[in-house]
Amino acid sequence: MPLKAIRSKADLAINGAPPAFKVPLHVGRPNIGDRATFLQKVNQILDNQWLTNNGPMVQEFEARVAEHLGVKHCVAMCNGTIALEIAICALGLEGEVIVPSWTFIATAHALYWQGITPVFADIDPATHNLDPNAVRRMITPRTTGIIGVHLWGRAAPIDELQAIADEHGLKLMFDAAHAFGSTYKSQSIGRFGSCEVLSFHATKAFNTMEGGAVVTNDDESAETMRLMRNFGFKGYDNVIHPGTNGKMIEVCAAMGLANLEALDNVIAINRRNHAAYTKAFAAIPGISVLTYDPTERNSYHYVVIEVHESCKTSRDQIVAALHAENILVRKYFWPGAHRMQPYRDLFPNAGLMLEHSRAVADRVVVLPNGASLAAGAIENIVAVCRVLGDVRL
Ligand code: T4K
Repeated sequence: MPLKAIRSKADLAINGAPPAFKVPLHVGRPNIGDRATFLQKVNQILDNQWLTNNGPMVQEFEARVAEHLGVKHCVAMCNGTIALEIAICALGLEGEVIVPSWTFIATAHALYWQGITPVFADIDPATHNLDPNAVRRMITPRTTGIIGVHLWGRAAPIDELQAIADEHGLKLMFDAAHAFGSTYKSQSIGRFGSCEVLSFHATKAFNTMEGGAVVTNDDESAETMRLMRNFGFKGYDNVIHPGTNGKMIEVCAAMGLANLEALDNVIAINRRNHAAYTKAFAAIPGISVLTYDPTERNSYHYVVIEVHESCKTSRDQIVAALHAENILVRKYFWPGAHRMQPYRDLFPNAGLMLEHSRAVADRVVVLPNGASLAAGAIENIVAVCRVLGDVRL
């Protein structure tokens, strides 16, 4: 519960008042399902004495995820970044691959780590997803693929990107780290492009502590990725493919199985919070909440506000004021991958083609959400923005 009400600027911690919360409120607090279910599974793992290497819990997890998404194969991995790298390798991407700059840095790093040049294309400022026209502009003779990102759980423009890929003979895959359970034209994310990559990191709507997966309907690439995540082993003493160690461990799969049961409840809470934020911010000029298409499924995990130039206070002042209240909002994914290393030095002029990515990066704030969101958090966050924006009630 907050320790105070915020009615005027004098009530703000940046002006010397005590903070609203004693304990910091985080963006990305894990959603933890039923503890007893999880612990019972952990005991089962210990009894089995099978801790990793494609154990029964991972196999069950893969089957449940594949069923949940209506996709043929789920290849579980130790995290989303390794899953991206393995998918990139399995698809044979090389040279240049087009990605948004407006994403978590892992999307670009996964390519760079494989010796591939990430080429940043601009986004549609209304959706924060890749703009197909911008993608077209970045294609060169070295381009071999496109990685679309379903940012904030909203599907990228899949049909348009697929048409570009088909036209230019490019591979298309998706970074679906934010999009577990989301839909595109009412179909579950997971079946689009050559494959899609999920993250089950602790901070995601659905988590396995650490974890990720590649999901695909393609039998051959699924088989290759299964080999690649386990050093290329096919049976004992028989390595038939280059590989790495990308395996998910049994305890993570147990967490996933327990959390899958709780997911509907988490999404319902997220959706309610998102609606409450949207309603409250509607009364504050210059700040808007990014909304999601109500006809599509989304976990509503990310509550993204945009502080426009018309707002009486700046984005950074809002962030500083909320941090002073112990509400640790984030500027995800400021300043954009192209302004992070090594890309900033490698492509110092990349920003010239990224007008919307730069503008969005300068106005976004991601707010806390999730099953453990503290009571009074939404009211306090909105109150801070209201008094900073000089809004009279
Ligand atoms: N592609 C995209 C589009 C992604 O967003 C991500 C990951 C990936 C690929 C790669 O997937 P993974 O390899 O991660 O599976 C976090 C997460 O580490 C990262 O998974 C996520 N995206 C990204 C959006 O957010 P940071 O640097 O913000 O993490 P950190 O440590 O600051 O944690 C965020 C907040 O969450 C903290 O303030 C505290 C809270 N927290 C965190 C953890 C780990 C907890 O309360 N409990 C916890 O256990 O990157």
